[in-house]
Amino acid sequence: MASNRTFTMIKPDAVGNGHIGAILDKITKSGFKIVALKLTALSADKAGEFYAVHKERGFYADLVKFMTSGPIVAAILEKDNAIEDYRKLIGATDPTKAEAGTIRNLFAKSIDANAVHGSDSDENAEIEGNFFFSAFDRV
Ligand code: DGI
Repeated sequence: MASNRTFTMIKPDAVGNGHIGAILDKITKSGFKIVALKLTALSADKAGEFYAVHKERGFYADLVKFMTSGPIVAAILEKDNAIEDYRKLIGATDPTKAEAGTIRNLFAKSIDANAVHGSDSDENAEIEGNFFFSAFDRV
């Protein structure tokens, strides 16, 4: 069965550039319901743990540095087919390849500062949501 929840982060570039409201508006207008939401910041340890899957990649150190460069917004989103539909809404990892109208096309400037995160599987959505939110933090 298709999943109905995904996890997203609005990354430091988009928060710093004042795009929190516009991105949340686009998310809700695209049919996603926000079921958990917080403004927070990642320590280097936490960012490293969140992106541990990329530990061996050349861009890992820069990715951790970028993700700790300012506040982020974390959210759990609900919609039928949430994982796939949200990946479609955010667009390709590299904003120059992201389709017109996608969040990365509209708000991202580069492949590292690419505005938003979106889970790539049901399993990761669960892990990533639990990384930021307790049961008490969700509706
Ligand atoms: O799921 P995505 O965020 O679209 O992409 P991902 O899980 O493959 O990579 C996680 C983040 O790591 C991505 O949003 C930006 C960064 N990243 C991925 N590939 C590259 C990269 N950063 C640089 N500088 N170069 C890359 O090739």
